Parts: sequence; structure tokens; C-alpha cells
Amino acid sequence: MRGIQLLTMLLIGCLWVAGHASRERGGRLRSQRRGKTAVGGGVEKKRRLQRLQQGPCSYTFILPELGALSDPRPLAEGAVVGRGAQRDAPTPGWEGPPTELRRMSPGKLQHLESAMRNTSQWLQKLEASLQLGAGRKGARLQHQAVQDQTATMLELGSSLLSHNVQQTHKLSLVEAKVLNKTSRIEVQLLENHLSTNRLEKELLLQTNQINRLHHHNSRLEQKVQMLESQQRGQLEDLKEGKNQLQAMVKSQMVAMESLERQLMVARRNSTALQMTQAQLMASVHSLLTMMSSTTVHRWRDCTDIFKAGHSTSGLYDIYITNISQPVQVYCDMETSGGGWLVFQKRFDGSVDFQRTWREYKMGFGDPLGEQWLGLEALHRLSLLGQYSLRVELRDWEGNQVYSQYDLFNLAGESHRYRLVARGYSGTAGRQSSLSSHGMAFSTPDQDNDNCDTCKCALMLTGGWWFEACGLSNLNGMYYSLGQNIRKVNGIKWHHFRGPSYSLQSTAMMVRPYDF
Ligand SMILES: [Ca+2]
Repeated sequence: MRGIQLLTMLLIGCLWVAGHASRERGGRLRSQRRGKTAVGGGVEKKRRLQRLQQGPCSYTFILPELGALSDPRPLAEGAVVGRGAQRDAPTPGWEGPPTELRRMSPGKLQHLESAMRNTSQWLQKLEASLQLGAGRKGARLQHQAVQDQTATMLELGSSLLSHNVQQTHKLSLVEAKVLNKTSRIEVQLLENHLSTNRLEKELLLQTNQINRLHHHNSRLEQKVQMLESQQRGQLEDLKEGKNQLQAMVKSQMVAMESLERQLMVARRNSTALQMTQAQLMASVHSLLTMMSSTTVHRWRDCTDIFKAGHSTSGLYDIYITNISQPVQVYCDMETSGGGWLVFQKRFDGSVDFQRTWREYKMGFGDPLGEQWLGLEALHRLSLLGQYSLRVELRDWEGNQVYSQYDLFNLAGESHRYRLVARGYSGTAGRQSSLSSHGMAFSTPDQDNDNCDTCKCALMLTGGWWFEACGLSNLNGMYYSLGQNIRKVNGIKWHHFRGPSYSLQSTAMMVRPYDF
């Protein structure tokens, strides 16, 4: 019985301790009793509900019924228990349960012990739950504090970060500006360096040129000094010469004055002489008039006749050296200024040109028709001076051309009438069809050509200055129109119509070169 009493007291103490501890943690313990207590003497069963408020949580515990434990004097026992339950703190100096408890039966005690065990279990649970609640709240507070601190730190960090970003941005801008300025300065430095190099090169060139000019200038100064010294010498010589000339001029002036005086005297004498000269001239003129009235005209060539005033083409008599009888010739007074003596003429084939050496020497034909004047007369004519030769040609198509040679000369018979014709010009081809270095005359009976194995005069007919056999033969066979082509022995002039074309008309004439 004494053990049961102790357990009951312990239970009451534990209840007090638990309530006190809960008050100390800031919690609030509320105990309520539901139902009617035993005090009052009720017979209905009583149940106890214990409610605990811890922060936002509330806990409700069902306490064991004490009615079963009361004896027939429940009022006294209930008062004891109720007092114990309502007490807030154990009474110091408390000396165990009252005497009534000690008088309880063993069954009641067992029942009370089981109730105590339940109560102790409930208290343990209550304590555990209180601890759990306190731990959760602490963790929540800690978590809240950590969150607050974290938020604060995050806010500080974000502000610092934004500040750092702004500072970084400003620094970047400043860095970019600095880099930009640095690059500009570098470019300017490079340009300055280049310009400096150019200026140095130009300066070097200018320096070289100045040095060259100095050198050249010094040489020029030396030359000038030399020239000055030479000119000083020459000037002195000139002064000396000038003095001499002045002296000579003075002497000449004196001589001229004396001459003028002599001239005055001579003029007086010359007047008488002039009168005598006029009388003599009149006498000479009268004599010349008498001579001309008695003189017979003896023209040497057609130019003499032309200059005597005869400008009509036709037959005239000329006197050739060593030929006593006059020779009748045809003078062309129209072609190229006139004055031409025609010595060969062909235009209709009426005269046969197949002649001997002698005939070509003496001439044949009609001066008004076709004619060959003769080599001997022509030779003697050419001895009178320098003559020019002109060859007039016409083909069957009516083309009129000519070849002219400034220098014409015909050697004598001893030289086989060698012909020289130079200074070619004209329209019958760009080149001459006569040999310029001289060729001897050949006839069928006198072979003087350059063909060793042939006789050109026999092959080509007529007499001519053949070479071997040459580019021309104006004394060949006369072929009429239609028969004149492909004839090697016709009247040909190679550079006019080729080697086998026979021309329609020809004329060979001479006149003095200085006409
Ligand atoms: Ca021959």
C-alpha cells in the first residue's frame, strides 16, 4: 500500500513538473475537466480530459477514471485527488499519501497501479511530443532565420553584383576608349614615322643634289675664271687691233679724198669719150644690118629653128657638121615645149625597117612619113653639145606614153654607134627599156650584140641597140591591130606593154639639154 501511495504522488508531481516545464517554454497548458467531479457526491462515472496548447498545435489527453478507485467515501478521496491535481507545485515538506490511501484493498491498489502506469506512459508521450514540438519550432525558427539571412545575403549579393556589373560596364567603356585612343595614337605614330622617313629620303636627295650643284658650280666658276682670263687677253688684242684699224681708216680717208679729186678730173674727160663711143656703136649697128640682110639661115637643129620663131611642126632644112648639103628633117614644135628633131618615126608600117648596116648608117624613109634619119647624121648632131632624147609611144588601145633621157650621146661608126642614154624619166614604165651603160648598134648584117650564140637583129628583125637581146626594139616588124600580140619580133618597149606586144606608133627625137 505504501508503494501505491508513492506512485500516486509521483504521478501528481510529474503532472506538476510537466505543466511547469511547459509554462517555462512559453507554452500554455490548459487543463480542463469535463464532467462532474466527485466532489459534489455524484454517482455517475467521471472522465478527465487533459488539453495541451503548444504554439499553433493543441494536444488532448484522456486521463483514467478515478471513480472506480474511490471507496464508499469517494468524496474524501476525490477531494484529495482533486486537490492534488489542482495544485500548481508540490508542497515542500510533503510526507507521502494520506492515511486513507494506506487503508485501500490490494485490488484497488492494483487498479491504481495500472492507472499510474497508464498515466506515466501518457506523461512520457506528452514529454516526447513536447520535445518534438519544441524541436520542430526551433528548426522552423532556425530555418526561418536561415532563410531571412539567406535572403538578406542574396539581396546584398545581388546589389553588390549589380554594382559590380555597372562598375565592370563603366570599366569596359573606359577600356574601350583607352584602346581606341591608343590605336589612334599608334596610327598617328606610324604615319609620323613614315612621313619622317620620306622627309629623310627627300632631304638626302636634296642634299645630294645640292652637293652635285656645288660641284658643278665650282667647275663653272673655274671655267668662268678661265674664260675671263682668256677674254681679257682677247680684249686687249682687240683693242690693239682697233687702234690699228682706226689708223688705217684715217689713212684710207686721206686716200679717198685724193681719189675723189682725181675722179672729178676724169669725169670731165669721159664725156668726150662717151660721144666718140656712141658714134662707133652706130657704125657697128649699120654694118650688122647690112650683114643680116645678106646671110642664108644655116640651122643646126630644130631648136635653132624654134628659137628663130618657127613654132609649126613640119619639114625644115638643117646643116649638119661636115655635110655640105642641107638635111631635111621633121621638127616637132609641139611636144613638151617643141624644138624636137625627129630621127625615127613609125605609125603605119608603110616603110620596111629590115635594112642593112649601111642603110641604117645613111638613113631611109620619108621625113613626112615613116623615117630613119641615119646613124651618121645623128652622131654628128650629138657632137654639137649635150642632147636629150625623148621616145613617144602609143599602143593600139590609144594609150600615149613617153620615155625621156636627159643625157643622149651617140658614138661614131668606129664605136659601132654606141648609144648612151641616162637620166631616165617618163610614163612608159618605171624603169628604162634602154640599157643605161651603153650598147652598140646591130643590124642583120652586122652583129654587135651581147648574145654570143645568136644574132638578135636576125631574130628580132630590124637594126637596134640590142643587148642580149634587150628590152626594146622600135625597129622591129610592124604588126597591125589584131596581129600585134605575142610577137617577139614586133615593135616592143618592155616596160610599157611587155615583151611580146607590138606597138601602134613610135617617134624618137632629140633636142639640146639646155633648151
Ligand atoms: Ca650576137
